[in-house]
Amino acid sequence: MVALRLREQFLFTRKSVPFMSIQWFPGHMNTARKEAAKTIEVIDVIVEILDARIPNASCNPLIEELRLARQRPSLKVLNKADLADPAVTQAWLDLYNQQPGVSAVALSCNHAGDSAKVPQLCQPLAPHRNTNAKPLRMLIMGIPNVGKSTLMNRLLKRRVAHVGDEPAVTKVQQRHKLNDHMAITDSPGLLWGTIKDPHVGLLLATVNAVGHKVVDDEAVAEFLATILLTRYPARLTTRYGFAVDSLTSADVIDAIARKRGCLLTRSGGGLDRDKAARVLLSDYRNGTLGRTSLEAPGTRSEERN
Ligand SMILES: Nc1nc2c(ncn2[C@@H]2O[C@H](COP(=O)(O)OP(=O)(O)OP(=O)(O)O)[C@@H](O)[C@H]2O)c(=O)[nH]1
Ligand SMILES: [Mg+2]
Repeated sequence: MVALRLREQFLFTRKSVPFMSIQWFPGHMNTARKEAAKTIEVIDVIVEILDARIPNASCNPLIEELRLARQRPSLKVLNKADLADPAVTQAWLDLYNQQPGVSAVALSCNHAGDSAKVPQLCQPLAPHRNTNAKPLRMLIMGIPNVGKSTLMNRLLKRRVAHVGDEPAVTKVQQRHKLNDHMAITDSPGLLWGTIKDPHVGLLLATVNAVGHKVVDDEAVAEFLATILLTRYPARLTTRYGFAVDSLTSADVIDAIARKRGCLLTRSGGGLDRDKAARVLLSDYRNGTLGRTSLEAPGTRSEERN
């Protein structure tokens, strides 16, 4: 019942999505995919980091393919749960926890102690491992900028990997011992060659998982504005101080530009829509607009990524 209600609330986005195909598979990702395929052979559990705001869109089919080929169990970590709607996150957990060979947990690397759940939850997925002779070997995988290296640093309680709020910070794998009976490997963020569904590309771009060169911020911000207008209109009013009644998503960007004085220095001082779009995206990404999930179970069908 809850899942059905959530699905209805999110379905609007499919009808109102602008067509914008986003593809981003730079050379280092191809190398990273090959390295991952090799490493999967010598690990016990894949720790797949998803973005809790878009668990399905951030679930990389390449990773699933590699995992199933080697029959490795997976802990799906819905990270950045501090930015997502808790009720929707729970619906995703219920769904994933029914899948064979999968456990799922929601956490925030910003909350002290959350990351410690990861090794504890991996252990039952590979019960034969966890000794000096047979350490439990975990491989962290996921799309870019989802918090993989942050999790690695939290687990090790020191800064072994660079982190940054942009995609493709990590370029090579890095393995560390957690203790005498556990080891963990961080890996570069991976997307996949062809993102067939434009909706998925827009969701990935909204959470900043795609390289800036291939993204049109105005189109992505309008996509986000469509969702906010439908589900959380009051948040726009509270944050920017304008009434949203009868506004379109394009109007929202204009209204932010006016309120924030985003004006072009050339072209007679018209509205700088690109700057206003970046204001909205930045406010969304850092949580200023509140905890917002962008998809719920069942809102996208078989038309997988
Ligand atoms: N709000 C929030 N931010 C997080 C969380 N975990 C990580 N971040 C932030 O997300 C950004 C990306 O973190 P990284 O650890 O570099 O992500 P990554 O997956 O290693 O990224 P790549 O190496 O580029 O693939 C950083 O700004 C982190 O501070 C979380 O749970 N909540
Ligand atoms: Mg990283």
